[in-house]
Amino acid sequence: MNNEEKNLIYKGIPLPKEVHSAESLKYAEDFQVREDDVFVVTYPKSGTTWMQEIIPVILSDGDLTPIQTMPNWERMPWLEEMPALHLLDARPSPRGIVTHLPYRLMCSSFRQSKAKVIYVTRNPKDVLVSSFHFHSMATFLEDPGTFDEFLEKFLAGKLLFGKWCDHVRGWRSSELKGRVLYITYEEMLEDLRGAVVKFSHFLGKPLSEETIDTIVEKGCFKSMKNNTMSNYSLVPEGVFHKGKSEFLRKGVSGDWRNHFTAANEERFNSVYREQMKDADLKFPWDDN
Ligand code: PPS
Repeated sequence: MNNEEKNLIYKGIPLPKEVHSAESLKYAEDFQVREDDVFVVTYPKSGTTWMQEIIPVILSDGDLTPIQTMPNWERMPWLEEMPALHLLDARPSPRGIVTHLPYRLMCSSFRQSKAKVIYVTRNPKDVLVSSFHFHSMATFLEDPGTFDEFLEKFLAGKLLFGKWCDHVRGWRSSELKGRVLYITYEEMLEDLRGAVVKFSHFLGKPLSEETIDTIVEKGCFKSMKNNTMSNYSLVPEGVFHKGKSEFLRKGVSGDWRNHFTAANEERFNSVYREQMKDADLKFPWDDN
């Protein structure tokens, strides 16, 4: 399959055909949200898999069975991807669901509900780097080309789920007031325990100190790399070329510095500033 054939365009955004179909996208549009559903929303490469390790254990009051027995894409499926079709309707409440969909494409039952949302944002320069490596390993994604070319595609919103800025800004809608918790990947790196405590309060799921410690231990990068249910080792080599990159690659903040030239940085900063200029948002990475 050549690059052009790998994606479909859904309401203006490119999506890989291998995991999204007309049927799965229709399912997401017609999805019936339950009031106690918990949505984790991310632009790709911002910490989705990490949240799939933490939130199911909080929702099951500390029971580790979900992360020990179910691959991450089944235990907390993507609303818009094919596996959701045969998983979500039968799943008991409270359901944990992830999505990369922009806010404007969320189904009407989501908008009408009070279902809670955790939105994870990551430094877009690190998102870009993580995505670059992912495109080189995932055979269902278009070839990344050179880093310079990939950077231009990212800034122009030609990669999966469109522009980072549109995604982040859309999910700040005032319509979500009171039902969304915003957190950054960098905050989770700095203080995972603090993040787990925030999630448990936000979701109304009190946890013992011991359970919090266990979630932090299981959710650290090293443990996840050793968890076959979360490290994507179950995915066949024909789908992920593991020699090219690993899915759980580095798990750090600031790796962009090892990839960006001075010219890349200047170009990125100028487009970023323009796209975010009237957003009234301040992130820790905005100053450097
Ligand atoms: S995807 O394809 O959108 O589902 O990818 P996503 O899971 O959102 O993002 C993958 C990046 O998240 C990193 N990751 C972690 N970092 C730190 N700690 C933990 N526990 C963790 N789990 C996943 C993963 O390594 C990818 O980032 P990079 O920079 O490529 O390492």
